[in-house]
Amino acid sequence: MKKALITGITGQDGAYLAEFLLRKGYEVHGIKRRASLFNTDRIDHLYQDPHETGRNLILHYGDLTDATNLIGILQQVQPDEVYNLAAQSHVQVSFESPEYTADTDGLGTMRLLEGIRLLGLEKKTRFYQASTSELYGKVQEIPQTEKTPFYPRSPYACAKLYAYWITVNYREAYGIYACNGILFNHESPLRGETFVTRKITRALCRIYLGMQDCLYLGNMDALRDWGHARDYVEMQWLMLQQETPDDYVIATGAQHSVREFVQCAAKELGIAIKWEGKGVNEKGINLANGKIIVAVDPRYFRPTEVDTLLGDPTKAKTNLGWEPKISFEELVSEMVRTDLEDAKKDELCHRAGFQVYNYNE
Ligand code: NDP
Ligand code: GDR
Repeated sequence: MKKALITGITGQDGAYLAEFLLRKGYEVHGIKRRASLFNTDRIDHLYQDPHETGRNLILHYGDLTDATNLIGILQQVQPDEVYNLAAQSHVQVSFESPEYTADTDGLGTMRLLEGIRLLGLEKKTRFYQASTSELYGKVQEIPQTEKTPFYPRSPYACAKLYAYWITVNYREAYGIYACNGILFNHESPLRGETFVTRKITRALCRIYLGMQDCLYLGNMDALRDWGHARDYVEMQWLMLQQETPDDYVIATGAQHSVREFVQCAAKELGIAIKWEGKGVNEKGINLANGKIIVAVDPRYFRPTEVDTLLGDPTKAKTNLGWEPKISFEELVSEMVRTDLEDAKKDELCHRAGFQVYNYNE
């Protein structure tokens, strides 16, 4: 039985990947952070009682900023594959916490690779690094391929740039089977609530049910190549199953604006929106009742923005036989349907007097 170690197992991708690897028959180990509340919502359906024998999902407390802890876990698990998904992954937050972001996303990657080396696991352990389309930042070429030069535009992207190159360096210096997946934005019903797609689907469902008045957004002209996380974790695994390690762009090859995402989600709910004004004065008006349901709040603007991202996944398609299966419309539809169910439950609890609405983000 192969053993995989997933950092960031409590995150969006970690949850999908853990499920995928368990289905493939792996023994899956995950690193979760100690928090004052339970933080395993996304993987609770996979939970196995530690008192039972024969478990194949085992969680360890740990943190990418703590090298001794990481080395201890690597030594105990002796993994065949490490998927480094843990990160402070929010671009806007990285402007507020640049040092923590660099420590976790940049140095954290080095700590894991150095752990593999120090423990003599170079020939046994394969390593996947969650690299990102944010590396392209101020894009030098459209669409972006594995050869497009990087131009990071945030502390997050700068930290991930270090992680990208340290992964390449440990591959070349020590012969570790290490790969970068340069993944473009991927979303799902498990997406964190502060990323724009989930913020939109969650808010529009609450507006639809009369639980919220308005959705406030930043730059609605930003263009992204949005795929589904379930499709993309398969790719993370495929990259570690090849004869030789390499780096791959994972994307759909199609692009939409934030405004188009809003439009598509609203359509799923049967809400028709009329757009008025420009820039910070732009408003989305609900045609059915004339209310402003989308408005711009400049506090969501970033000090430096990534205006446009569009990936070219030809190498992954050719070498790995990979194709994304879930379309943009299907992605938006699934997110809306799931958030609508959640909002209905909240609305029922509120009506029955069990809870007050929480509009935060
Ligand atoms: P999430 O933000 O959903 O998950 C991040 C995970 O990292 C969580 O489990 C989080 O724990 C954990 N984590 C954060 N800081 C630390 C730390 N210091 N030590 C240990 N664990 C930590 O991200 P996604 O699942 O969306 O993304 C997975 C990876 O892929 C990230 O590295 C991200 O940067 C990268 N990526 C994501 C893309 C996307 O579109 N989703 C695109 C390209 C790259 P907790 O649950 O406790 O917060
Ligand atoms: P991104 O994702 O920065 O691309 O990083 P996010 O969803 O945060 O932003 C996408 C675009 O939408 C614009 N935007 C807003 N963003 C947020 N979060 N909130 C808003 O209110 C809002 N209004 C407009 C942003 O300015 C941006 O242009 C994600 C993360 O998952 C990274 O970890 C990953 O590396 C990249 O995708 C690829």
